[in-house]
Amino acid sequence: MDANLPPHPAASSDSPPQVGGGLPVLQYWAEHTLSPDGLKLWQTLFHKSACLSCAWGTGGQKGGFVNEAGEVLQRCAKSVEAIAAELQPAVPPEIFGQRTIAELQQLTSEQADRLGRLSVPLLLRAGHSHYERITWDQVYAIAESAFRRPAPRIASYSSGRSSNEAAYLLQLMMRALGSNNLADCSDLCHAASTVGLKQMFGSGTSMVSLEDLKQADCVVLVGSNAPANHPRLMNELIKLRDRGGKVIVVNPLKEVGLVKFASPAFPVKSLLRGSEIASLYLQPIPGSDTALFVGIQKSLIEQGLIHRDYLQAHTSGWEAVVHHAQSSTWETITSTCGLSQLEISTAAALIGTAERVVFAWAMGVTQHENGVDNIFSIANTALLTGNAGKPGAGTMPIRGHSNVQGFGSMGVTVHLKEEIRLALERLLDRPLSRVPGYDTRALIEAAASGAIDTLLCLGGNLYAANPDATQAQAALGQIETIIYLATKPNLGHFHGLAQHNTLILPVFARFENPHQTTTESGNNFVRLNDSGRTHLQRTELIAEVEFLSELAARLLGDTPVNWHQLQDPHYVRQLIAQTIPGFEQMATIDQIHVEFTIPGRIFHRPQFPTATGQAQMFVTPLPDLTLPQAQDFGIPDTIPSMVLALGTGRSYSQHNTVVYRPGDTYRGMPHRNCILLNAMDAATGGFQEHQRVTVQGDAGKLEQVEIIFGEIRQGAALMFYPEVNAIFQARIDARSGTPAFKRVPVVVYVPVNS
Ligand SMILES: Nc1nc2c(c(=O)[nH]1)N[C@H]1C(S)=C(S)[C@@H](COP(=O)(O)OP(=O)(O)OC[C@H]3O[C@@H](n4cnc5c(=O)[nH]c(N)nc54)[C@H](O)[C@@H]3O)O[C@H]1N2
Ligand SMILES: Nc1nc2c(c(=O)[nH]1)N[C@H]1C(S)=C(S)[C@@H](COP(=O)(O)OP(=O)(O)OC[C@H]3O[C@@H](n4cnc5c(=O)[nH]c(N)nc54)[C@H](O)[C@@H]3O)O[C@H]1N2
Ligand code: SF4
Ligand SMILES: [Mo]
Repeated sequence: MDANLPPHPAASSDSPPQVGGGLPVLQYWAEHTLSPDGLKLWQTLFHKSACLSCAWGTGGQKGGFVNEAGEVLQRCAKSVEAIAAELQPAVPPEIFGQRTIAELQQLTSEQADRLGRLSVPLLLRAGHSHYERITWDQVYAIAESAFRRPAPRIASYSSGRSSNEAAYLLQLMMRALGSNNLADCSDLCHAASTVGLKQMFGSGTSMVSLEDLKQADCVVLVGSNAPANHPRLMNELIKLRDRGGKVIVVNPLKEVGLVKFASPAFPVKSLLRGSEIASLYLQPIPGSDTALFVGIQKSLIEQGLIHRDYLQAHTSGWEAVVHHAQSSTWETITSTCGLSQLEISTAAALIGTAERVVFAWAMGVTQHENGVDNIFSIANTALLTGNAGKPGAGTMPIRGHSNVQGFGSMGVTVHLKEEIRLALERLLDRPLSRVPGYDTRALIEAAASGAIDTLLCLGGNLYAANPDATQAQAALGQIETIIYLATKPNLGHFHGLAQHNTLILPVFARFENPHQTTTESGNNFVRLNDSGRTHLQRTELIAEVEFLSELAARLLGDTPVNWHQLQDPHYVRQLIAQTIPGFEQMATIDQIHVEFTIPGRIFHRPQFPTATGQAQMFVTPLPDLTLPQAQDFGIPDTIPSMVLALGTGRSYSQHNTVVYRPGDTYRGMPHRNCILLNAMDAATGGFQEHQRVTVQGDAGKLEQVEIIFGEIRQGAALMFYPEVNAIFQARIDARSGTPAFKRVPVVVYVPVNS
């Protein structure tokens, strides 16, 4: 059985393992699958639907264990973790009946999730201390009047776990009501990739299929902790190394699973001793990836490894990019990224001499103030070496939520494609509003200024996913009505309260939906999810599609769109096929059961869907990475302190804002209130390992944080979200709206009186 992710033996900070994955993973599988709920878990694993967890896209019509290349035994332990959470019993009625909101606010993320599955509609009225159970009629009455507001004052936020059909209906309803306020979790995630790639290649998603990855002879993996967050990708890297290929990892932190990974998929050759992953591990200064890639470009030019014929024929703007690399001095490049010329040139030689290179990345590069430049610099490197538009090569953003890419395709975005806009206008028989919509950060700002009356959240946790939790809470508190559709309670339901009415509506998880639905993987593959049944008894779960179409029908009547008919996702798919280019096969997918790769996204020839057919290259200025001084945080220089660039992200056992288990064995972090930093920084600042310190950002501080030493670049540190979101206001990438979660200036010190 393949289960790539670790279980969580009591994490010890003293001896983090030397290998990622490994035997503990099997233990984890056994723990869950042999438990009293094991049978249900197995049934769900075999259910023909896409895995709930990440966008690697395992599962679907060929069975729950099959990947996009048709290979079996492809489920990882993260999948088990996600399913087990949805298979919990219903939240006992006394929880909401007896616990006040103040008590519920004391829960940690893990405790909130462990309450169980939401199973009845709930309402918290202003001034009341408890969530109360209400009927669906009451729900619709409140929702309907809440949405009868001026279009600019209504908004939605979504997370990428729901189906394509729900996503499509959400945006269709919002746009039919005249609003473009379709904030989405991707605004906090891969927006920089979408914006950057679209400008360069005319297409904002991966140009690489799983099959291409299998043909690559070099993978450059930038800012990704795949062993935890996309475990199945690790098997591709193991296979690539086995066939003699190279893996270049770019990450300020040495993630143990990227050095060596023991995969249960290969019991003989990998599981016991582990497989080497990185051929070259580069640890740049956080936020400096653009400088590193400009350095790689400079070295490629110096080594005579750029493909001038390709550039001339298939790109525009390349001369300026070459000139920029040539005129950036080695001194500036190396001092900005903190890597030596030798390290950079070694990477360039590996890339430049490989035949087929895939450039893959995740949050380590998108969540920066210059996120779009980071994408440009990576894609420029791909283009300079002719690695875009041929089999086995290209650019590959590694997407997050299991259907986050589908949400974008369905039009849940503030950057609606012109062709989709025109098709929707034909469908709705009216022009769409041209008022730009709020993305996630803009939505919080708008709410804070009192500009939003009504917010519908299709999944997710808007409160805890945003930086500056105090601001997020206050902003949501300005909204009159918030409607949360969710499967399980989360911190947002207890802290992200509206001014008047907060509703929590229980929905079916993907594998329980009474109708077939579809999802799209990060590799542009559309999956058909079979209908299913819930294990919950006597509950009032609703299908998201049913709720949205009923609400839309009440608000908009039944012309020109017959919303009532759209309660069956089959009819939603007809509209998708009609209005979303590339999704024509949606019309029949539920009849012929043929899943498909969206046409026009995977590029095997260097012809791109831009106006000229060429890829557009952009010059990428090197970032200025100066950090503030301790005094700028109000810490006098009489107190020992250190200012660090803090990266915030996921532990090994959480899914975004939902924590499954507290520690992170693989980084030696025994609990969540830890800061991982470099021993040299501690020595310079006069700190010791395990010392308890205060970590302060520009919006607050966390106290009693335990120092843990790790192999992280000097000057950098790591802490876990969502807890750490309490202490900083992230800077925002102006072009994509993405918060700089990966470079947060903080000061570490011990308060005088402690
Ligand atoms: N199990 C599990 N799976 C998940 C998720 C989950 O929470 N749990 N979340 C899903 C979602 S929505 C997403 S977006 C993805 C997230 O997947 P990832 O992007 O892999 O997750 P992060 O924890 O944000 O960490 C990214 C990595 O970036 C590195 N990094 C930090 N700063 C920099 C930098 O300046 N440069 C470079 N090159 N690297 C840097 C960090 O050290 C870390 O290893 O995973 C998806 N899959
Ligand atoms: N500091 C810091 N902050 C970050 C990040 C970071 O790296 N650092 N990463 C950012 C990123 S990449 C992302 S994507 C966001 C994540 O932000 P969100 O997507 O907003 O948050 P999640 O924690 O994934 O949402 C989990 C909730 O979704 C609900 N849910 C699960 N399945 C379903 C379903 O099928 N339907 C419905 N309706 N609800 C469901 C459950 O109630 C669950 O509690 O966080 C961002 N915030
Ligand atoms: S790699 Fe992602 S999609 Fe595949 S089984 Fe694991 S969590 Fe699910
Ligand atoms: Mo994400």
